[in-house]
Amino acid sequence: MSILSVNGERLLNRIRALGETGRDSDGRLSRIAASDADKVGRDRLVDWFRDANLEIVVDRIGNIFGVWRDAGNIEKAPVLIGSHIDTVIDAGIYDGCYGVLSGLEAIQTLREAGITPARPIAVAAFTNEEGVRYAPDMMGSLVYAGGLSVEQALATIGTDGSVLGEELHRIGYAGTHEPGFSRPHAYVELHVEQGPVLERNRIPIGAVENLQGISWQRVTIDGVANHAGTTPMSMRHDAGHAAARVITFLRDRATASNTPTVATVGCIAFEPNAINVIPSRASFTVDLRDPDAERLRAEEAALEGYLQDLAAAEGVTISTGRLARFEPVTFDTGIVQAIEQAAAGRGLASRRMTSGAGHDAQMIARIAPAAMIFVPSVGGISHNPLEFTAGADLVAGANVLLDVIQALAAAD
Ligand code: HGY
Ligand code: MN
Ligand code: MN
Repeated sequence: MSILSVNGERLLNRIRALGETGRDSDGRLSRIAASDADKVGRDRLVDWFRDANLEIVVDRIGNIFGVWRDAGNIEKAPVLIGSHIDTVIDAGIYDGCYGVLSGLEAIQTLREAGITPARPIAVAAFTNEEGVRYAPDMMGSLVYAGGLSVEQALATIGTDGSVLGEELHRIGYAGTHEPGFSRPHAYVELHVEQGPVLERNRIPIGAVENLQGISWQRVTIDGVANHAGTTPMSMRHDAGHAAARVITFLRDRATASNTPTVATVGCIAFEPNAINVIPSRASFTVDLRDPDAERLRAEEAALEGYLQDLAAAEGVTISTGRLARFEPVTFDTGIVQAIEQAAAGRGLASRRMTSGAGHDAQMIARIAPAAMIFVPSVGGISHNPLEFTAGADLVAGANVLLDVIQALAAAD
């Protein structure tokens, strides 16, 4: 098989152009799912899919597909390349977008080389991978894989009180195809690592063999509002202080564990949120992750026990609500090996890895053999405008994707 190479300049230009799309008035990249900014990014992507003469399909949860198929292979299950183009708040330009645009680039490169694959090849941009506005994250791919009903997903209420289905309709991406309309032959996702491992070890390619479990919940602590000046410390039922104890408990426990367990409190709000009022309520999110299913369950149980003791000690009431819960996922060994072979075929070192971040691949792995390719993140930084991957690494990753896709699309 000839060693083709992607058009690196076209790929890097599109990554930069999409990275400029949908920025807010402060210049921050916040293409939050189903927002006006998301629409601007989606429209840009669909224009590129159209320029590449792909068949464009949008399903009911707003997943966008660019499909390359012809009379000779239309009956076969497609090889699917995917990721997402929605972002977190004040994001970098590579998370998700790199994988979708590399999928488009791989298809265009194969087409321009006159290759007619034995199978259709499609590229997907899944809705609401980040889960910042609507929980859970990886929602579009979860629905596509049958893990959440499309009706339930469309009825999801956002952190801003909006309804996902209404927002998708408003931005013109409430598609008609049933999610899961086409079961992929295989799925590959190319993504920046978003961690320090590849850069630290000077390795350009990660062959991702598994992905850690994710537990998201919202904790609400109800205490008693009182005067900040007149209330003795012994008489307080301070929801804010109780929340601070939970945050410290989570961090100390994860840090002391000497395991890969990670714990994050990313959102917090006090009521009535006034400088001279002891908070009556604290509401915050807890993100727990661990590659080991048993350890993740143990962390959830430890938090539950701590909350019970804390409620008694502080004279507050504490309730929790589940936002997302995904078991660890192991990817397809055959595709992981194909990634290693493709890297070696290009003289690129690779190493097996676990993904710390959630990805659409973990959902599509429920319905098809799936795996991921990582490229280095400078400083291991992501979910931050300083997120950066060198152009040469981005192109190398896209070429490995191209080789893997070509092999999968040729396979019977
Ligand atoms: O939360 C995650 O790991 C992903 O960025 N949605
Ligand atoms: Mn991502
Ligand atoms: Mn992300």
